[in-house]
Amino acid sequence: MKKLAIGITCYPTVGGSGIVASQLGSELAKLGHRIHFISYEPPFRLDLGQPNVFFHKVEINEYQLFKYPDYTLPLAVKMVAVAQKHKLDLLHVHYAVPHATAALLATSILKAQCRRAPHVVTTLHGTDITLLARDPNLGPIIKYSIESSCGVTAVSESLRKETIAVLRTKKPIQVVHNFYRAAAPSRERAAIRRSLKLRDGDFVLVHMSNLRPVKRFLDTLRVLAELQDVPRVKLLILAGGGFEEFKAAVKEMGIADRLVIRRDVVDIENYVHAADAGLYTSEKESFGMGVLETMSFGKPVVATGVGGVPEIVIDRKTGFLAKLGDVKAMARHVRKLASDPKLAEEMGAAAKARAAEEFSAEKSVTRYLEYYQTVMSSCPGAERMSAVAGD
Ligand code: GMT
Repeated sequence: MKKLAIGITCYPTVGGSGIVASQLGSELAKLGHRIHFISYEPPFRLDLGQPNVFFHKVEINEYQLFKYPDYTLPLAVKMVAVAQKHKLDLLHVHYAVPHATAALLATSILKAQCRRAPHVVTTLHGTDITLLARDPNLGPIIKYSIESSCGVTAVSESLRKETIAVLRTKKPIQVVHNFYRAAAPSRERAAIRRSLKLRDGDFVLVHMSNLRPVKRFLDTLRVLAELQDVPRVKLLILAGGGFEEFKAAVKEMGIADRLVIRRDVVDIENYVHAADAGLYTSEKESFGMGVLETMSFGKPVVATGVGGVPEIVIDRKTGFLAKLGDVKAMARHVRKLASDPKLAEEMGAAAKARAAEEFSAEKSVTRYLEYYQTVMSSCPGAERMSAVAGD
């Protein structure tokens, strides 16, 4: 296959979509493709020191004339410049708004200049559809941006179906599940546990998220509170957001001494490795990167069976699924795992095997590359203009 020049735009802050975009870029770069990240700052977990990976910063000036600074227009202008200079074959954008909208604007500008325009592939990660598409001020532009992209992917079958239902669109949407390549921990499990002040007999639950309301993090705390009679069950929180708002609830539940909190952790392998299981209580989750990451380290996961989560966790095999808000059931599942080390180990091994077989970098990257090929050979919107000048 020809080596491609690909522009990637994502939200660079802590969050699954940025992690997926960064991982995908790194894997493609390893295969010899040239990857140009275009955003207002480098993505959170992206290693910019690796070969074939470049970063192009979108500068935003604030003018008094505008009450709200705009990002979409400077992003589109930067996409035009990068596409032209680096002869991009594709712009793979994560999230329809504003990224696909900016990419479509960029391709229109290039075509108007009779220049080669990259094919636009948009990956849907969730919030676009589950929240923003229902807003009448955004819904139409999201629908337009999706339908005008050369190709559209969704990170789960659940999100694909929801997109079709919410937008009433006939646009074909390809499911490419997220993937995770677990890095090897650089420290021994016992050493990590000691540094986190965890004891040998503790049963440690890990929860990784940005603690947004959609994560229903209070439910996670409530599960711990339900297990007051098993004080050795601890909760390790790798937070991508502030913890302040939960402090009062923690005090009221009397669980403060059972929590270990770390913020904005990059080397998650050095923490998840020290846990015994995962706990995720989200009300919406188009995929659930935290769930997959936890399973990749051989830990069973107790989670609400919402959105794409049942596509990852096999109930009673790689963990336990519960109904949204059923804190008592989740506490029962944790109690079972904590009291039966053999079961926890078997489920953890099954979780790791499933993560490696179904959600590997190799599998997902191959699917993306095949999809790029399909899009590039079938999408008429971006063929080289006949009067191309100077590219
Ligand atoms: O869940 C978040 O708060 C972050 C959000 C994001 O934009 O990164 O995550 C979404 O994309 C992830 C990667 O595809 C998925 O694993 C998450 O399930 C999805 N979040 C929601 O659907 C709420």
